[in-house]
Amino acid sequence: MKYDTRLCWLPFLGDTVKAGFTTCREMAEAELAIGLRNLGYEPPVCVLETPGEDEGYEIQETPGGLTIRGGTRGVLYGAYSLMMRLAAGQSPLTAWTAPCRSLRMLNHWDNMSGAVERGYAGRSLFFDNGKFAYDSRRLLRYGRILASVGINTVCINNVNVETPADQLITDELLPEVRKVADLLRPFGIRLLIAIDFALPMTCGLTTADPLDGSVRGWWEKQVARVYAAIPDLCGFLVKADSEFRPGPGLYCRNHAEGARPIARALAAFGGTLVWRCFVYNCQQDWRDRQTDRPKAAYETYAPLEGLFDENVILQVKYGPYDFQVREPISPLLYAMPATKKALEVQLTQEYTGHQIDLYYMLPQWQEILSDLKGAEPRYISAVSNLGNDANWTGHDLAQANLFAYGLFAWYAVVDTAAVTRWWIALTFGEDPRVEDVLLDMLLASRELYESYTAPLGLGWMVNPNGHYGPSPEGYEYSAWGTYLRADRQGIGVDRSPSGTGFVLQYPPDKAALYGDVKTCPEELILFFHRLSYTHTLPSGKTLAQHVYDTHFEGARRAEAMAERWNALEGRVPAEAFDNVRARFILQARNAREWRDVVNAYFYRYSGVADEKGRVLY
Ligand code: GCW
Repeated sequence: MKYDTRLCWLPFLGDTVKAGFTTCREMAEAELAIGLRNLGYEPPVCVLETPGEDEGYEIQETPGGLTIRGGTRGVLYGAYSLMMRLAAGQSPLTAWTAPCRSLRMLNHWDNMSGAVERGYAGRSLFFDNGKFAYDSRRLLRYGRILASVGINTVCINNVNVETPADQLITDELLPEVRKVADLLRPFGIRLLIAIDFALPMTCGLTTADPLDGSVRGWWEKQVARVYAAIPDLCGFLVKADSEFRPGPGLYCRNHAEGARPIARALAAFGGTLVWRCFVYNCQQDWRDRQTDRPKAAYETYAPLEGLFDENVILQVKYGPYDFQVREPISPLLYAMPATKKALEVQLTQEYTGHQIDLYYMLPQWQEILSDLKGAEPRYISAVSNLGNDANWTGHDLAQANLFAYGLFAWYAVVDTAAVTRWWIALTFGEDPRVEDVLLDMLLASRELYESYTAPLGLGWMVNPNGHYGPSPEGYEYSAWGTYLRADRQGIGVDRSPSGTGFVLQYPPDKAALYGDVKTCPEELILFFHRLSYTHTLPSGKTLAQHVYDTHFEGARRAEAMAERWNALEGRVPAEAFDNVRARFILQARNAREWRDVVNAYFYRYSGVADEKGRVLY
């Protein structure tokens, strides 16, 4: 396999990572030896481990040099932080910092076949053709990249554990998982393994009923075997009763009952069970207007407050639908204060442009967190955007999402512009022109993508299956529960108390805000309300005119962005220039297509003429 270090934010570390270490401290010293030399930094840097500490660190001036003082993993985080600060021309000194969240997870959706579900950066970094297949030098660089931004837990296999070959805890594959755990351990990274709820049945039991004694005993045996191989395993990740995956519902058990035998077996080894909450009826009859998909997760889990074991973490997608460009926060995140929760975000750009269109997520995450004030989840997880493409993320600029995720996971609240500038400086050097242009582009990218795709929180206007490009009714006539319900009178689902009542799942202030069309934030108005095309929005425009104007403006801006990038030729490395230019051209084309399809859709349903005479068909 041929690859290069193209545009990772750690160019001063080069291609090679020293192997054969077991501790983060050894790794820290080896990385400092390479990095400080390449950065031309000569004063001595001393690494001191603080007993009893794990992840925190500080960097202080000591006579003649610097000292990194930190916990077992903290020394490594400190080493990267020091080098990244020096590389960007900042002072290396830092007061003691420890992460706000103890689990900062990355979930790969990689199948043993080597295909990555919703992957846009090539094939799996871990598997191919039904086997473990990786370049260990590349995996060491992967560990370095993750550790440099503090990601400490990874799940290397897909939550859709579908075929017998995808079951990583079998006798055949467990030794292979162990090798990966060994490779990543000196980076402070622990593994999670995605397991199939019905695995007992694949392995010869006649049931997977969580209340059945034989099932309980079976999980105990398996967990003991797994921990004998990987004693510091973080635990298991489960997608159950979701999109055709088996779960406790098969036995009329609730999710707390479903999680219990696995959680108890893990608890004996200090393990954690991360249980996903992406549960809804994906076979919904279109005539059924009582069932409203966004209500599903709250309805399933909120009644189970207090019933999950201590070592269970519920992993909740940020929105009640599914990683759309604009959704309100999932009401489940405000609920169940006594239950541990992880916020799930999606770095891989499934609904947000497939790493063809630019889409930088940090502003959106900050928005989520500020909305959740007082109910911030203690843990965090992100679906990976990585693959075996030479540049890791397909779109060179999509690396910024992984970088920002690590810092956001560590600090919770960050200075968006400062983090983004840091990534730009590390990746592209300190050309102020490049910095200005990239900062603008990245920070504006979400609103830009939103402006030419589904409007006002409506979502789901994508081509089915692939989820790239426009198809306003692509999901209308299928059973996934994502109806727009457009007709000549209006569009959208009424989720107010007089509609499906979804808003009532929120705390009262939010319910009142969203439930009233007069106070509902404009960008979410079609998520919560059904409106006529002539409804006047807070901006003073009619709904139809708003759609036309935003779509023309979005397509124009996508074009302008491509031109602005062209002006950077010669200022950024040629390969990066070409990579991004090719994508910006495709993005501009995509934006034009979205503009024309969405505008025609609204025009034909509404009959409202575009004031500016542009929408003709
Ligand atoms: O959005 C959906 C995706 C599926 C994915 C699922 C999930 C892993 O289309 O590909 O499956 O979400 O999050 O489980």
